Amino acid sequence: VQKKPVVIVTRKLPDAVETRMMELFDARLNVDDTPMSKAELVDAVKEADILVPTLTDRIDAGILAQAGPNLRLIANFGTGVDHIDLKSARQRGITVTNTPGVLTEDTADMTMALIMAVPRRIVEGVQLIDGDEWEGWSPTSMLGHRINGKRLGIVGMGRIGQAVARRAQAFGMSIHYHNQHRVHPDIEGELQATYWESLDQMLARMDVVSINCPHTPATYHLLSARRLKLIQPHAYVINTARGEIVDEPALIRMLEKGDLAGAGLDVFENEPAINPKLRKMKNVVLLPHMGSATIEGRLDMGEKVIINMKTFIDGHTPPDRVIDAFY
Ligand code: 8YV
Repeated sequence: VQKKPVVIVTRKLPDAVETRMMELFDARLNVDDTPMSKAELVDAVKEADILVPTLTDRIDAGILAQAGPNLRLIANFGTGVDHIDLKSARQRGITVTNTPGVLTEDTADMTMALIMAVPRRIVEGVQLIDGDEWEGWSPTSMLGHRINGKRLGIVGMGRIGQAVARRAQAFGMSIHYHNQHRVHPDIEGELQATYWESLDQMLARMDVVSINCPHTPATYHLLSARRLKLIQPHAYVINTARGEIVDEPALIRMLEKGDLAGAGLDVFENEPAINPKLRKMKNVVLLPHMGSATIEGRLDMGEKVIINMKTFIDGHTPPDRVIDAFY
């Protein structure tokens, strides 16, 4: 009998996913879900044939330098791979896969929820009731801003950006986007989306800006202090992608000065640390990186990880191989 490949999983995954992994592989699970320390990660890359990390594992060049000869595949549980040094992996002949597609709709839903929640002050309203502070309806209290008819600027028109656009279109927003390249004319037509080659010019004209691109060396602080200043003071910034894409201290300064109307953030620069200034702001809605957090989504992600591993072991190119030239 052929030896089953050693698969080290760094975090607790849904039971059904773990059961399937145990059937197929010599899976070493993390049942109590304590994130791995650096030393544990080093042990894992030394021992594993396949590593299944998540975004909480920093797989940098230093860790990969200590990988054992058996490590051939990193099958990430998640779509973003900015926590993995792709170049180092490539140089060592380690294939990297991710889980695109299955969390598109969930992440777009959460983006839309924030696009609604911040201008319409939904969380503030809940807090008013929870704090027993509501004194009754008045014509001028709890006024937010209308969504219908407003301009949404999507930064990154990939799968998630397009799914956000479809939702926002149904809410009556006009769709604008900036992307590395223009999307297919059919998609542009269907979404009635306006392409802006210049991100700077787009930012200056939007009512809501939504970040939906991956975090790569090229998008680190894409919304720099200079670019944030181009956004109009009545506009909102929504980020469900990665905290590192926005210069967070600069964003906070602008919110403090009233140079932006508000922000909806599901991701942060130093997760899980949250800048305490952000927590105090009424015009900011903060979520604990839960864009893809659905029961269905996690099962689908697990299934994708398994398919990637199985295809790879069977000697084929896994469907979700990450090509680092894209990053
Ligand atoms: C995942 C995410 O839950 O897939 C991503 O890029 O940010 C999250 O939705 C996470 O990556 C799991 O590792």
